[in-house]
Formats: sequence, C-alpha cells, structure tokens
Amino acid sequence: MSKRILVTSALPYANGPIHLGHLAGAYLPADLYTRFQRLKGKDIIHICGSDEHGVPITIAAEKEGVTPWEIIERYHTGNKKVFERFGIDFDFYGRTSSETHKKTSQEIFLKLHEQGVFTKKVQEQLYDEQAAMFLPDRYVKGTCPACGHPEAFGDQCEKCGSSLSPTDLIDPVSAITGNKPIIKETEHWFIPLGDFQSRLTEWIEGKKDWKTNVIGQCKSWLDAGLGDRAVTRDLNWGVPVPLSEGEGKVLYVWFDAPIGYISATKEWAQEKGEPELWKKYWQDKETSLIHFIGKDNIVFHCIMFPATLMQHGDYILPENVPANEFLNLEGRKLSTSKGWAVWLDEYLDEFEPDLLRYALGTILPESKDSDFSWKDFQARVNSELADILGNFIFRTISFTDRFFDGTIPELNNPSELDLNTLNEIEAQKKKIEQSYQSFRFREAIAETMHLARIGNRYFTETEPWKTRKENPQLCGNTLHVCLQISAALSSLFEPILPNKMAQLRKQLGLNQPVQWDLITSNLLKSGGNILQGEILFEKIEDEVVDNQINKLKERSDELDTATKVYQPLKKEINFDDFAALDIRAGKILAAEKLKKSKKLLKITVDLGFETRTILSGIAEFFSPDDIIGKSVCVVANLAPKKMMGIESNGMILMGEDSSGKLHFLTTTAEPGSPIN
Ligand code: B3M
Ligand code: ZN
Repeated sequence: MSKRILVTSALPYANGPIHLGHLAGAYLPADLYTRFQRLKGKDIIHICGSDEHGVPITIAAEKEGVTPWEIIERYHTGNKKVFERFGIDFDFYGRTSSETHKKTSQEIFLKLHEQGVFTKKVQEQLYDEQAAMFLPDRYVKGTCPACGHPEAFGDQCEKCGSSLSPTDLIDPVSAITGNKPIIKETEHWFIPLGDFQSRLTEWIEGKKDWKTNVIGQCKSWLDAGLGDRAVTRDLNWGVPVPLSEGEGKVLYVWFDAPIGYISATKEWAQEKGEPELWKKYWQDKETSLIHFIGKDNIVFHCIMFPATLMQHGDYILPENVPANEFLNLEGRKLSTSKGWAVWLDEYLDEFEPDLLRYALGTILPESKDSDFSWKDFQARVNSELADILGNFIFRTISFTDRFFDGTIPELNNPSELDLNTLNEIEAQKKKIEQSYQSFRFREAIAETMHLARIGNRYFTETEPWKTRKENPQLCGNTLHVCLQISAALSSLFEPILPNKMAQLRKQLGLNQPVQWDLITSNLLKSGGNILQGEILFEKIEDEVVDNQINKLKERSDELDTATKVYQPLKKEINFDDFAALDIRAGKILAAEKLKKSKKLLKITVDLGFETRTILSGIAEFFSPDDIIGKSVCVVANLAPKKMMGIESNGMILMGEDSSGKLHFLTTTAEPGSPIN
C-alpha cells in the first residue's frame, strides 16, 4: 500500500456554472473517496481548480461581448464557492491563469522541446479572413462526416461522439463570423504519440484493477494506432509558447490543463509554507495518483498526459483513472445550451447539500450512463434518508430521551440477537471499506444504508415499546444497541452526509467523526448523555419536485424557441423528382426486436396489395407493442436493402424533433392508398 494519495478531479472550464452532470462525473466520487481515505488516516490531498484556457473560454467571452478575463473571473469565483457550499472538500482549488501555472507548463514544454521530442510541421488549417484568425477546434462548425449532424464542432461531433479535426467537417463555417473559411498554412509543434505506443500499451495492460469502461476506451485508441497530436494552437488566449518562433501561439489547452494539477499542488504547498512539499506528491513513487474524470476526458488522462509525464521523466504516472460515464436528466441527455440541466447553485438555494450527495451518490454512472430524475430524488430522500436512516435515529434518540432521561442504558445480559446485531457494525464496515477501496461508491452507500436498515429492523423486532413496561432491562439493551449503531453510522456516513452526521454526533455527545479503524460497536459509554435534537431528514412534498420539473421544462422550452437551429434545406428538386417517390399508406401488423441490433425493429406492414418486411431504425424510441396497429406512410418503391441478413423493402416516414426524438407520420387512409 502506498504511503500517500494524490486525488485530482477534472478542472472544470471556467465558462459556465457547475451542474449535476459535473458532480456525478468527477467531483462527488472524488470527494467520497477522499473523505473515506481521510477517515482511514491516509495522507491524502484533493486537488482541483478552474481550466481557464482554450476555445471554450474565448467563445463564451465572444458570445457575451466581454473579455475572457471577465468570464474566468466570474466562473472561477462562482464555481469555487458552489463546490464549498456543496461540501466538496478540496485541499486546493487553483486556476490555470496563475503565474505558477504559466511557469510550470512552459517549463515542461521546454524540457520536452530540448529533449527533441516534438516535431514541427506545416499544416493546412481553416482561417477566417474577416476575423483575421485561424479557426481551431470549436471555432468551426459544419456537417459531421460520420453521421451527417449539421452542427458538429471542429473537435468533436456531439451527436455521434466522433473525434474530429476542423478540416474533416463538410461545409465548414466560422463560428465567429459565419463566413466560409479559407485554407491557410500554419506551423505547429506535435507530440508523436506513435513513439509512445508500446510504452503506453504495456503500462495500461499492467492495470488489472482499472474499470472496464476505461480500459476499453484506451484499448480502442491504442488499437487504432496513435498518431501525431498538435500541442500548440493559433490563439491569443492561453499559455504562450515559450520559444521565439512561437510568437502569437499558445499551448493547446489539453497540453496545459492537466499540468494544472501540478501547478495547483505547488500553490497548495506554498500556501502551507512548505514550498517543496508538492514534490512528495508528484515525484515520489510512494504516492498513488488518482484522476477522477468523466469519460470524455479519458484519452487525455490515460494517453496524452501520461506520455508527457513519461517523456519528462521526473513524475509519477496515475495509478488509477476511475472515469465515470454520463448522467442523463429526466431521461434526456443533459445539455447546458438547451437549458436541460440542474445547476448546483440553484439546487442549493432550495435544498440541503447532503440530500443530493446521497441521492446522486446512489445513482453515480459508474459503469454505464445513469439518469437523475426529481421523482427518484424525492423517493431517495423520503423512503431512504427519512424513513430508514432518519426514522431509526429518531426512534432511538427520542426513546432514550423519554424513557431513560437521555442516559445511555447499559448492556446487561445481552441476547444472541443483541450481540449479533452489534456484530453487524463490524461486518458492514468491512464491506463498505472494500467498496470504497475499489471505487464502487454506489455500493459503499448502499451498504452504509443497510446498517441503518438492520438497526430499524432490530428496533421493530425487539419491541421496546412493550419491554419498556414488561422488562425495562431488555428495553435498555435494545436502546444500547441502537445507540451504538447510531454512533457507528455517524462516522460511516460521514463521507456521504458530512453535515447531517455532524448534527447527529452532537445529539450523541460525540465531537469528531471517529477514525475508520476505530469504529466499533462500543463508541458510546453507558451512563453518558444524549440530547434530543432536530429531526434529521424532512420529507419532500410532491409539489416541491413538481415545481422543479416544471422549471426545467419551461427553461428548456424558452431556450428551444430562442435558439432553435434548423437543418439547411437540401438542394431544389423538380416535380418529376418528387413524383418519382411512391408513398403509400400502410398498417403495421407486427414488429419485433432484432437480437443483434440495438437500433433496428423488424416491421411487417400491410400495404393493401401486399405485405412487406421493413427494417426501421427506431428501436431506441419505440417498443414493438407501441407501434402495432399504427397507420403509417411508407416509401414503397425504394430499392430493397439488406441489413443484418434481412432484406428491407421500403421505408417508414418519421419526423425527427430537435431533441432527436422520432415521431410517426400517420394517415387515416386505408392501406395501399397513394400519398401525394
Ligand atoms: N476542462 C474538460 C472538461 O471540463 C476540461 C478538463 C480538464 S482536466 C485537466 O470536461
Ligand atoms: Zn457525428
């Protein structure tokens, strides 16, 4: 086991506020892990900060007509504060606009440059003549060559996830002026990742305990073969390239941002008055470096940054990168531009942080995408936090208060059930610990709640409301056991519910959470006093969550109408072109899923004069039962096409709305009727 742990969580771009997707991806799991390891007594620090460079910042500034400085000031300050309110306990929250960061990234760039690693190449790039600038990454929009999405960015298509270069786009336009860019030559420094291919492969193959989603992504990058990656950009915002020939160019944001972890650790050490201390965390083999990120950042943390660090030579490499998948919201992809998001500051204005820490913690997208819904949030709070944990604590404390004057009863002549129940503390603790150690936070939370469930069941079974009169000693034993479980819970739940557990400890007369290894079934002394306090968890009314759902819908509808983008019209056709299409009314007689395909349904359609088999890519939106009996419009003279070994004869017409959802075009005409 390593001597110390360095936890980093992805540096959020300081171009917008923090939402639930951010929390579920990196910050909540990182915080749960750090708080757990702290209780274990580990030497651990959690480093984060704002990513203040790159095109995401300059585009946000241009949109608002303000300087990039104004944007990063606003969101750095805001995000830092909101993380604090939510209880994300960073040891240091830095920013990549700092002097230390500039120096650190330039030093690393220069060292690699002196080692002769970079290749310098002239490249053809898109250039906006009116704005007089090159158009890197998101400065260009156009049609995705992979899926035809008309709004793909120069670095990525958000619809199909393809990673792109600006010059890959079909019909590119400048995001600044909307003009068609010209092609112009420019010179850049590239890191030849191909040279690192075998070292990276060997390193990643040695990582037996990495999550399968992470390993899978790394393997597919490696299998595709690594190529050269530009580490500089033509921009006037970022860390300047520290070479005289680099005038007017800056480091690529994905070159400097991960170095931000190092610079923030340096600043943390400076602030502590031990400026050399950062080295222990970055340069000593006894440190485990853990990067918490979302899945879209895997390639940068598992391939690009490690290649930089390997080449540099002075640094350790990450021991694990427990990347999470994505969080959806109310069944839809989260999207800030479409207003489909829950912002953390708005949440905190209405609810307590611990409720979300718990509810989100139970649905973290650890191995696949997951969905946050307000109804589920309400259910977690009401039927788990309030009905199980809150109820158990409340019964235990109020009973002790009323019938034992608030004094912790002794355990006298315990029954087998009493002892077995006390033993559950140790048993659950072990399970919880294992889950945390292997980054399975959902499981850690469920196992912690399970102990409260055990306590509740025991309370009910031993019926202290009866034994209180019949045999007070038995009643005292019940409360003794329940109080010990409550005390253990006040530490075991600490990583998840830090505020509520502080409140609980006050009621139990405990000051600090107990160190993990010292959590036993004997944390409270008989004869000590407890204090009836406020109820820990209030239930959430239906109306309250309905309001949240409405708020979300209204905002997204407003933005939808304000910013709607329509696909460009296809080129004009004449009447004969149109008349060549033979569209007929048809009735769906049968439909079934295809085993080998997520997307396709095999549909049998009655066209009046004959029955057809049509394969339709709608399986993600409709189940077979939903569509049987529908009267639809079918392109009936389309040439047959074979897919997955089945011949499809025709096409069912669908409308696609702005969220990508499909809708049938229905008709009341009888099967076989022509549609003109
Ligand atoms: N700012 C991207 C993101 O927020 C980027 C992460 C940097 S981590 C070094 O998803
Ligand atoms: Zn695409």
